[in-house]
Amino acid sequence: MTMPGGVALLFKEVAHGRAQGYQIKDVAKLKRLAKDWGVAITEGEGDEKKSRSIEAIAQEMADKILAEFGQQSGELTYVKRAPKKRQEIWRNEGVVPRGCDIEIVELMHRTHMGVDQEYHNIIKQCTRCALSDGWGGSMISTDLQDVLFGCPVPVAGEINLGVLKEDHVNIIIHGHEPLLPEMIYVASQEPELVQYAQNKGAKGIQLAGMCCSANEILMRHGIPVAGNYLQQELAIITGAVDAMVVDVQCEMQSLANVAKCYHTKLITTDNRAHIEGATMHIQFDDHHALDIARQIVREAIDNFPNRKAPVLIPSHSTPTIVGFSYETIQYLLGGSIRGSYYTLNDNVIGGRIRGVAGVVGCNNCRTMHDNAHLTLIKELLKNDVIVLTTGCSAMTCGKFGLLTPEAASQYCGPGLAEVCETVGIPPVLHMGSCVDNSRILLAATACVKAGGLGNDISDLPAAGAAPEWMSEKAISIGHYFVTSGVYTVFGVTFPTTGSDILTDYLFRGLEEIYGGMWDFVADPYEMAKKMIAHIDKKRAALGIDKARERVLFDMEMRRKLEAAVGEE
Ligand code: MSK
Repeated sequence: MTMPGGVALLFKEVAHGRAQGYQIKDVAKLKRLAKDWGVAITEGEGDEKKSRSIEAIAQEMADKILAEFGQQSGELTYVKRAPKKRQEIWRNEGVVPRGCDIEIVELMHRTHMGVDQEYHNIIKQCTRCALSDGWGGSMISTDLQDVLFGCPVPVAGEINLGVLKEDHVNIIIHGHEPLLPEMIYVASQEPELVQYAQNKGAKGIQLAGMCCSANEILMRHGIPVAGNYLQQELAIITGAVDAMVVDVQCEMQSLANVAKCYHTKLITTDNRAHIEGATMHIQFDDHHALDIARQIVREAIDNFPNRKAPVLIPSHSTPTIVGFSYETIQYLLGGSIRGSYYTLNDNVIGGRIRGVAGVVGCNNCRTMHDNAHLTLIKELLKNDVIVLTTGCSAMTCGKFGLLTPEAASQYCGPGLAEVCETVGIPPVLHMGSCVDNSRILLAATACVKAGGLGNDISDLPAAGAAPEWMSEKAISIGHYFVTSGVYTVFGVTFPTTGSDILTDYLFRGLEEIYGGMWDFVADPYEMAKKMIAHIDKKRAALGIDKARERVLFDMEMRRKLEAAVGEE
């Protein structure tokens, strides 16, 4: 599970003007969200009608959002964002989450010794819990981060250890919550701190990201990324990292020992995540976030003269284009006037694009670093399957040059290459951190609503994969995709294969209920084959499998489609 409460709490403090350095950056998105949360953006009637202040809207929204975490009955607000048919399936099954926290607490109780002893019933609660993550906590977190820090738009970046600079103070931001990193970014640009670094003999301050905090600041500011999960220790042994600042999730316990072999200060910043042997703990506090960020940057600068090992920075780094939020894809594909996923659907129906794959998730120490992501994604592109990616998988794609428009001609089948070249997008779209998988859910929903590809997410020629997963939250993410109707395949190992009965239920039984199901395949080529076979099965069911003929919609077909969407 992800931990979105921190973002919601910060949002409330910002709404009340109590959070140093933060502001609401995306007012348009705030107003769009207000509609979802039943918060009025105007007040008064007739001639007296006027806009409410941003603060008033945000304050009311913050209270409603925070209440949803503790809500004990009813339905989560964002469930209504799903296609109607999907909502019916969930209601019929009785799995619509009541609140964000209650589903986690109840699941923990049910798995206590001697409580729930019937596997269908346990999986039912797993489903409520996972849906409260994907369509609740994670989706709220992504939305509020966009409101506070800006909705991502395409931005150029650079990735791999080569982004570190020998003659600069290097600060690595590592973890998952962008709250403090946003302020460290601000502090690192302040002339006084840049001058302070120069006084210590450095040319400047180089900020670089690691893991999903990296994805967040890359997507919004183009801050370079030093690497994904399995590169965190490697960054320190370059001898060039003056401070590694960590918040929560995916921080290796070994970091403290590795840092001690060099001069690197390992700084923990979140009371939920201390590491034994870390150099220091500087607690994040959103009321003084900028001051705390300045203190951290000073700690790094003070450490610059203490480098003791020879600095060895690999020369590798690769340019990337990132920042394909749900809204950006809508704009790029449909333009500012029509603004929808019609174009994507047209190309899927016409066969230029065979289907859509979400390839996400971690690196895993048990496999060759990045290999399964890369092999799988190249196979999908070759077969005209467009790829949406997040997390460490997105960083893999960046390192190997798949996040640039030029990758289309190099790696894609002719249909997908043509579409990418026409629109000017990479064939692999970087949609953010692992919390941002909810953006993929919304993109899938938008495809359903755009028309022509069925009435539900389970009708789409689409599949999902986490070929190198390792984090337990990947299971939650996988399960909210499965129960949202997506065929989802994991690599490396699968936790239920010791039980044939349970595995059969997850791999086959769930399809009858939700239209999506789990699968496990270790070999990435085989994984690609199974995902493409599933996509083709869905194309056949939709009647668009006829040799993937290129059918272009004429005006009459378009009118029918739009009429159907209007009814929806
Ligand atoms: S950082 S959860 S290894 S994606 Fe999000 Fe990467 Fe997995 Fe951590």
